[in-house]
Amino acid sequence: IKEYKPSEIEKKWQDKWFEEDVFKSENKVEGKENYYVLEMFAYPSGKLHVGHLRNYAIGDAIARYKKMKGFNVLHPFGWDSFGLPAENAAIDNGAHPGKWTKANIDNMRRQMKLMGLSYDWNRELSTYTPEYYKWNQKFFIEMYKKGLVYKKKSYVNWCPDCNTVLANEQVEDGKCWRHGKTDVIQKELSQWYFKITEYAEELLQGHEELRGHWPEQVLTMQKNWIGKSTGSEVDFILDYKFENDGNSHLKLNDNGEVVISVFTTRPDTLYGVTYATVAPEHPLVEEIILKENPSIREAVERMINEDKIVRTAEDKEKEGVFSGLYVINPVNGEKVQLWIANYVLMDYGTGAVMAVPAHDERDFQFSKKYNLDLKIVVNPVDKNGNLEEVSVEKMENALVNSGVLVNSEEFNGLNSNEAKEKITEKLEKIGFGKKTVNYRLHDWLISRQRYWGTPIPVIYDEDGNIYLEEEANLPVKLPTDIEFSGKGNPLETSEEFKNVILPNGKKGRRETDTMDTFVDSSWYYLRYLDSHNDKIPFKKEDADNWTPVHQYIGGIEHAVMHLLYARFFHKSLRDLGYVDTNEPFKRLLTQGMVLGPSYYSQNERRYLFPREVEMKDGKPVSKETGEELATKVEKMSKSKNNGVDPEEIVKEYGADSSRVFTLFAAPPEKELEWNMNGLAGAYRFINRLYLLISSTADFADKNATKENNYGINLDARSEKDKEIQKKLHQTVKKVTDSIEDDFHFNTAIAAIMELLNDMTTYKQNVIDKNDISSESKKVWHEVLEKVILLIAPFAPHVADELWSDLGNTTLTFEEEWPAFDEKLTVENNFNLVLQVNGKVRDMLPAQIGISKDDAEKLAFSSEKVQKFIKGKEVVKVIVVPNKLVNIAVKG
Ligand code: ANZ
Ligand code: ZN
Repeated sequence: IKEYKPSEIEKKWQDKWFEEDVFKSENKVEGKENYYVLEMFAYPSGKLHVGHLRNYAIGDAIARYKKMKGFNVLHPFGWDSFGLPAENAAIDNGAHPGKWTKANIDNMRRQMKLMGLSYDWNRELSTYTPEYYKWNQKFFIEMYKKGLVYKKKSYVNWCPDCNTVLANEQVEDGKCWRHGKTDVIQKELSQWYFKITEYAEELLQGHEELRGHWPEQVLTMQKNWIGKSTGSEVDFILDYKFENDGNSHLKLNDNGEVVISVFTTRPDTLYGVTYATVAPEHPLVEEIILKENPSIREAVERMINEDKIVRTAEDKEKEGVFSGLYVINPVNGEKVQLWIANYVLMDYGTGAVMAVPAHDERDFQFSKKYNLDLKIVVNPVDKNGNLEEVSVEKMENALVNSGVLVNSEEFNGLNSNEAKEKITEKLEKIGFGKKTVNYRLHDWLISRQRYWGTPIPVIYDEDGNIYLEEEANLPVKLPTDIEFSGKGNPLETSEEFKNVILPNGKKGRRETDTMDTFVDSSWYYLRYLDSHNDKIPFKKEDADNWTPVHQYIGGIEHAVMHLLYARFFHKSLRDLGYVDTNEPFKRLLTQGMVLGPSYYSQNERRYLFPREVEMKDGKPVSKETGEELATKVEKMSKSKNNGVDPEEIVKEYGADSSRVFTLFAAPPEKELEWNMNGLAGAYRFINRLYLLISSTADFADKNATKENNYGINLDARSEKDKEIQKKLHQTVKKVTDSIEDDFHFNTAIAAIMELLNDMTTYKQNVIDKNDISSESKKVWHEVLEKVILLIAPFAPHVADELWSDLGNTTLTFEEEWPAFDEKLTVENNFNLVLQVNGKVRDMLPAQIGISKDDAEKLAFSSEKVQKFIKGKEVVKVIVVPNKLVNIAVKG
């Protein structure tokens, strides 16, 4: 008997697959529908981790299944290979980032091949190559010409550890997304932006196309990030005689007065305004306030340097300073103080707020602290519609709910919603305001002060004027004559790169900022369609045929970064004429995290590796000291020493077992708890399947084929044949349904495990007893063929091995997905209960609809029944159809 040796089997089939390039795919196959399945490409950190293994096992199961279902499947892979770690490695050990990156890619590709993944490696791409980033530059230029790229000076997020600016999306709770402990600080810099806000509304509306196909959670996160608010803009006039020198950034009206526009979602509270506030970064502060009132400069600067997120947190104490100036409320002419406050952000709305302490909680707290007035203008109503009793003295919080207007002149008595409309109408009429929509989303800051990224194709002349690089000169390549000192942008150290001659013959200076690496990942799914084309990034026809990607798979951590940027980029490319579709990814699966047990030692104050731990009385203890350890199941990470190395796992158990375990242990979208017993269980399952099939393959009638339903005469089957064939068809149905139901591979594999149990019973009762008919042999061939094809998307190596053992010369993934016959899946047997004098003596399987005579005959044929009626007189036989036979005896 053959032994199951995964290492031999897997090597044999991988060699064949990759040498014969069987996963090569075409952009068009006559008569076949396209199916694009894509796992998020990888950052080449050096080694695969278990999260990768899971992601790729899911994607590969989908790719192989869809291929068997008859689709023309596209399943490529590539490398998101620009970014900080390569550059930091260069600083640490002097190797060029390209060298580090290439070595990592080579190693990870090798590891991926060990997993037997069905990628079409002909399409492989890597974003650090000039062949790729050339197109980032071309898109940048085209977007610039279309007004979708611009440069502006403002306060930006700076990570002192990354040594570069960050986009808002890369700041989480005030910390850097890469350096979870590093506070992001604010710097005033002139930077490049992509105008994602131009698409804010479309990005929101586009969710309708995705709803039901993307996790609702991701849509919600994007919705909140885009943060649409409807409200009004109200113009307050600054009570100040302004001398315009022509260089002002302030908004002025026809009379030369300074206009301070505020954004409010509550225009119904306009009569309750008791002061106004601007952000410390508001241009008014430098241009007028600090000139008039220089003593407050220190207070202003302190606010500017505060972290933006901390500064606006709800529980953060509000702070501010009176500007010394006043503004005029347009509806009642009231003059109110103008303050500078830390809770007002420059980059939301207009950077200025009309403060209504009676109805806004932040304003309420602020007014308490600084003793500012408070005026109730919206009276809450009880459930009967009567005005509630309110008093300014007793208020402990702002009255934030809507209600009925009071103290608001002609608007008194209106409810808040009516008042919002009417007051805004009035503002429009008198020319002091309008309805507006505001988004929390900001333009995407893409400049990075780092070397390892796409050079921005821009040159400046001596006066700082902007020149786009000419398209014929693309790609603008990264220079190699640079120094990685860890201080400043390395690109600044290349004189050759920096100094250029402009077309007009004058001296120019090249932009040394590079692009955010999220630019690279915003369109890579399109580049796979033609990854080696050096004339164009991809063909429009292909893009229209292959997008939106049918199934995208990756981590949820990208919800408001990559997944939002790619949607924006796709829409921009559409508007540049590159593609007709609106969305990049039709269906999104966000796989759950992989968790593993961690062991913490109080004494040593560190996490121990699993190999340092043993179990004592069911509790984990340190092998070395015997100390009992605190254990927790949590996300695998380097810092917790609770990761497992996929390569080691694959070496020890095989790729098939590793894949089956990760797919079986949890549905793809749920967390997966890594567990060695489970992995060993997957191995034992495949081993049993392998042994059973290879030891019984000889019994299968190889001439019976699927073309004529294996030539089985259904009426000539034995009961046992019927049973196993029924189980087989039920399993095919169950596996197919589970996969079609959001890829629930766990239930699919569980069904195959059940089938294997029944196959084992069949072997013992039929094959081992040599109770084999010519029908049995045909049935068995059907069983073997179909179970091999069912397992093929999950355990492709062993499937191909067994498939060839059956005498086939094809590969399983080139075969058709097995069919089932609904008729054969239904239960047609039941257990007939046999009683003697009302006592149950036996049970026998019988066909549903069995006649009374046949049921009686079956009852009398039972040995057990015989024992109880022997030598007695049968007085009566009662048959309850499809249930029982009762024999009454006497004597
Ligand atoms: C007056 C008012 C009265 C407000 C009231 C609220 C309640 P959302 O819903 O998030 O869009 N606001 C406007 N711009 C701001 C900025 N740059 N920094 C901080 N706060 C700002 O919030 C809109 C509300 O947030 C606006 O409506 C404004 O306060 C404030 F009873 O105006 B409101
Ligand atoms: Zn950082």
